[in-house]
Amino acid sequence: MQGSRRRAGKRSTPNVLVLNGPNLNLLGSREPQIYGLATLADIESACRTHAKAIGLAIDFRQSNHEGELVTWVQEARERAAGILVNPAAFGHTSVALYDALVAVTLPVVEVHLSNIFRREQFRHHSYVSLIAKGVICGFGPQGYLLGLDAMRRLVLPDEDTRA
Ligand code: CA2
Repeated sequence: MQGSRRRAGKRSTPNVLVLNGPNLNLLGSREPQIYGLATLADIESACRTHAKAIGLAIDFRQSNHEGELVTWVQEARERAAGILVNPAAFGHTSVALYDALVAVTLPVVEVHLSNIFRREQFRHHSYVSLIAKGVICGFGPQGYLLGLDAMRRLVLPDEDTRA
């Protein structure tokens, strides 16, 4: 009885690092025709609400500095069960971010607000996509919520996913 209760006992809530790259702090203020009107604070709030509803906790961060993003990825090994990342322009350029994501050996889901394949050629390649379990692009802020749903299946594969 005691053993079976322990086996069926509540698991701790997995923490997901939600990482945002350069210039995403400008969302909502410029280029609304590409990125929409939502601010990064709006996206964080929507992520928090959705994550809680599906049984995840999030650590939501943004940096304009490649090295800071690399450090946060390295630290995620101790703190997170997975990484949801909008690498922004660093997705197209950063071998350092790619190397950090390879080294951390956590599931990675990549998200972009815009459909990068309908844009300039230089946006069609992402180093992060080489390591990501999957990529979501073109759905605006909803992409982050879809990414959290995907991450839930990756970090809680045995759970009922109807939530
Ligand atoms: O579509 C995305 O989410 C991107 O990751 C956004 C990046 C861009 O470099 C990627 O190719 C696709 C840009 C970040 C946001 O940049 C802004 C610039 C001015 C005003 C608002 C946002």
